[in-house]
Amino acid sequence: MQAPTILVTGFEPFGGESINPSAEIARRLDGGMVEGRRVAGRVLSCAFGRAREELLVALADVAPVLVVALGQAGGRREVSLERVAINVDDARIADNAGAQPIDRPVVAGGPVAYWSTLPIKAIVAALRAAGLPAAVSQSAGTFVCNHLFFGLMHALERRPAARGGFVHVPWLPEQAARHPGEFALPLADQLRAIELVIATALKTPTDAALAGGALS
Ligand code: PCA
Repeated sequence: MQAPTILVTGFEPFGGESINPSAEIARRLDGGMVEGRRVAGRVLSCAFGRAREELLVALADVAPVLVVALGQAGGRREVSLERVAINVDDARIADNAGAQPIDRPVVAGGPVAYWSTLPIKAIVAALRAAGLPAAVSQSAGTFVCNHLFFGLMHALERRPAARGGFVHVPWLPEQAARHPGEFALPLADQLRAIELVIATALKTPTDAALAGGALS
């Protein structure tokens, strides 16, 4: 059997939720094919440090050419293509292991930031053309998602053949029901969006310089 070549990660539920759309997506894509490539899906702990360690194990296992890391961003109104990972942990709430780092580097002595190496503008255009809400996001926050994103891009520095980045996804409808007035995107649309993220990344070696991809 051909080895998996695309890694999709999601996170376990956190912050009082019983599900996390990113985990549902990673589970459903695991073992499937997108654009003739096999996908490996992994669900990571929502914990500083541990999530990065689990990612490094998955990178070594899968040896992917493309990594799409996913996380939930409840309240966002679109699938968010994160532009940049920053070298800081600054948690508003405790993670699932009870840790709440404040103003700490992800990698001591590391660079201030890393850019996503996904073609984020081309992906936003492809998602919107497919009728899915999408935007470039200028910040993945300073919680476990940004931590994992920074750890991913740091690791990919030593794997120059692999590209990767981070995508935040909105609430699922059953979650939004407990957050009245907030936006939700059904799981089928979230899955379609992430398959399109993968397909567009594989087809787009260099990002398109499109104006208007960002909402902020
Ligand atoms: N979202 C959180 C961490 C895990 C997740 O799915 C975040 O945006 O940092």
